[in-house]
Amino acid sequence: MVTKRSWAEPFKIKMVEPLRMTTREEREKALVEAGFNTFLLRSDDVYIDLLTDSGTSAMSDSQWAGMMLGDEAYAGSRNFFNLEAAVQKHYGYKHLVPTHQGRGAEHLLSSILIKPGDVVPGNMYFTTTRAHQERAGGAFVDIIIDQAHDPSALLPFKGNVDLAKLEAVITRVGAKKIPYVSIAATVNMAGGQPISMANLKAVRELTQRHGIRVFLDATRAMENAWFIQQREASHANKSMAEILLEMCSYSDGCTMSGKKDLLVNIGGFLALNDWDVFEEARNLVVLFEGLHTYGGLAGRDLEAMARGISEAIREDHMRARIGQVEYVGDRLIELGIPVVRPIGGHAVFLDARAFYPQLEQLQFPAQTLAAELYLDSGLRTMERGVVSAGRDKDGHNHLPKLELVRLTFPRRVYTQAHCDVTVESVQAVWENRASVRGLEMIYEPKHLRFFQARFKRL
Ligand code: PM9
Repeated sequence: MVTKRSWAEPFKIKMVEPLRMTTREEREKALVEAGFNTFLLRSDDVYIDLLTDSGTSAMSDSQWAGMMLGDEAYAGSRNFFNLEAAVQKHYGYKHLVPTHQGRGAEHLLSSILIKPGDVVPGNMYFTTTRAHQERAGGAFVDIIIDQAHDPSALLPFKGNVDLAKLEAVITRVGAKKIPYVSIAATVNMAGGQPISMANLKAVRELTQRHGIRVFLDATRAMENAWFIQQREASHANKSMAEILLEMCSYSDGCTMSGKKDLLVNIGGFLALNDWDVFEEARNLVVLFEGLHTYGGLAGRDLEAMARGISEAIREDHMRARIGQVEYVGDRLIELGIPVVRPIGGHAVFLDARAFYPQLEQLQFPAQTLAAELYLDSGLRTMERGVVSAGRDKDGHNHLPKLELVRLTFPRRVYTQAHCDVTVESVQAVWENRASVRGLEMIYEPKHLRFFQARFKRL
């Protein structure tokens, strides 16, 4: 008797890219050359690449066909208007400024709204987002609930804002010093954890009373919409499309890296309702990105993103996308391997502190674990701990509670067999954890150090 019906991917594979398996000796050499930083490996030396879901997804036949319809006029490309219509329909914002990727939008927004001495509260920092806020003279203040910093706290919405923390910041610095509240949905650094609709609405109500704007980081907002549908009873019967629109309605605009949810290899945008801010952004974009109807992208990229929006909002797509991440996470939990729970939307996060209790945080447990995974199987992952957190303005290391390694799943790229190989590699590294020593940082760049820092074995 069939007791269970499984889901499967709502697509079949029509084009493939060969992978190369290396020997352990080759990987040891490549890792030393890369200074034990997985960002510095050549992708030819990687077998399964779970570094990021950013720009790494497989586009559909419709998106590739759209690329051939790129209108490469310098100004007023028809693909811009297709993207504008898709953003208005699915995100609900009035105005669109395309950018080359998410940080281009963050740069515009931070430059326009933040003044030196300002404070930007947000539900956990994100690397590029905070860097742009600080570069504009602002200070980021974390207002996420405490449980988000605990890998094992089992809550459905670990991305929620602690409203009391937000209120306390407003009381302490005054509304005039808060240009906007920055809300991520889902929260990347917390493990891809969603924010609930009720919480988002409450943030809107509280900030509106003080005349403070809310900007969403909508990079993975569609994944957040899926979690709201699955976990928030009030929205169980709503479509993802309805949920996304409602989420955006509680904000004044969003920054977007289209390289995640929107299934493209490059692209992003700033979308917003306020005409004055839009005018400034439309003016500033020509300095940094390109004309306001292309923002650093080719017409074909705009078209691929417009088509990606309508594919990504499909529920069969999202069930398979998040289902794959859950599959890996659940298998690791069954094996007793410490991961951030619940399993997030875009990635499984390994708890490196629990892997290597013998290491101090400044011996870089997560950087070490990412290196060990690569050595074991050619699996590439990303550190999300003390290296990513960087330093504060006085030069002290931020010491985040979460010391994680992210296994990030590109959309529509890997099969269940790749997932099984991944799980087996994590298991092998877990079994060999006791003898592992840490790393020493031997080169530290000034900005976003995790991208280019170099290490050697202790
Ligand atoms: N996220 C990621 O791998 C790309 C490299 S790590 C900095 O997760 C959020 C929530 C992101 C994000 C990028 C950006 C910046 C903004 N917000 O990479 O500039 O996850 O398109 O987007 C990465 P861009």
